[in-house]
Amino acid sequence: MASRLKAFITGVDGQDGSFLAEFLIEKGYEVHGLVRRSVNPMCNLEHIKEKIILHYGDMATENHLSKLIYDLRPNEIYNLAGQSDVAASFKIPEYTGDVTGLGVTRILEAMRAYSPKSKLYQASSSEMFGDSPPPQNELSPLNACSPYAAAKIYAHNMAVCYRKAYGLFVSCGMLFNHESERRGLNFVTRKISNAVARIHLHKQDKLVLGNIMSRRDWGYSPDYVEAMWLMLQQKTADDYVIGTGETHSVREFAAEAFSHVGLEWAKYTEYSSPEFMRPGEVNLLCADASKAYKVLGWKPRTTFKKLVKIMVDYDIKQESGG
Ligand code: F7E
Repeated sequence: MASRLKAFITGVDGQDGSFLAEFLIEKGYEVHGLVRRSVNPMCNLEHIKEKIILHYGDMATENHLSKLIYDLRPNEIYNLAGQSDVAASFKIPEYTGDVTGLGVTRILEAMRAYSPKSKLYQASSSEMFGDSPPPQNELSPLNACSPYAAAKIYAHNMAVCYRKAYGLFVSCGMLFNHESERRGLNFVTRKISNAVARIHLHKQDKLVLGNIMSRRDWGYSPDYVEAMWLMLQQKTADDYVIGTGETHSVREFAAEAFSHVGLEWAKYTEYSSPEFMRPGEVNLLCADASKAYKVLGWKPRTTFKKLVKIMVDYDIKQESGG
């Protein structure tokens, strides 16, 4: 009998990590995940905790990561861990560089030494494009506007470098914003969906935001984890932009979310709050994912309207104690 494919996911307890773990379990993989001791890993993984093998560790410590990769020799590694909050990266730039940037170097070195046949998915990000003109594709310049973007560009370049220099199978997914009911409340979409639910239920009076004019290409996380997997099923490693090709402002997201519960966004929303404005901002992101559509046969399945509905409905249920 053929042995099961083994996957190792860093950041398995996050939004993408938990959806990817579910997806791979469904496909019959033996799934291992890296989680930090300091977080409660069970929140997003509660429903699959019997089906996944968790390892405690940190992207900032090389020895432990190397030993894990040496012991597991996974068929596929998905590097989803990191400090992913762009606003926070201005406050903790060094830490962001260490885990979001150098983290992948630790994995690449371990792969090169102990597991050169492993395939690696590196979570690159649309934030790397910064102020590059839209629509952004794989050839668009990488122009960092935040310490997070700078760390992601370093990680992306290291991934490409190890692919070229050592022939490792390393694919980078340049994913545009992707959201879900498992998104942290520090990201604007979930902050809005949660506030809308609470205002609807009379548990909160208003929503306070920063820059509502910035535009993002928002998709649904479960659609995007499939693209990650598809990248590792190709004959050769490569880089792919993943997004919907549609762009909406933060204001449009808020308007759609409030209108879903029959409320007028402007009555309940304050904006341009200095607390949520960033020292550097990315104004307009819109994906040209035609390469992924053609080569991977991937397409987003969830529309903007549906995404907002999923998130608001979930938060209403949660906030109602359901
Ligand atoms: O901000 C604006 C904010 O924090 C979106 C991460 O997953 O996607 C994400 O990064 C926009 C920005 O996501 C608030 O200024 C206004 O223009 O939800 P966000 P992000 O910065 O785009 C990329 C692809 C990643 O890779 C990242 O890891 O919304 N905004 N008012 C606000 N943002 C927040 N968080 N909170 C506000 O109150």
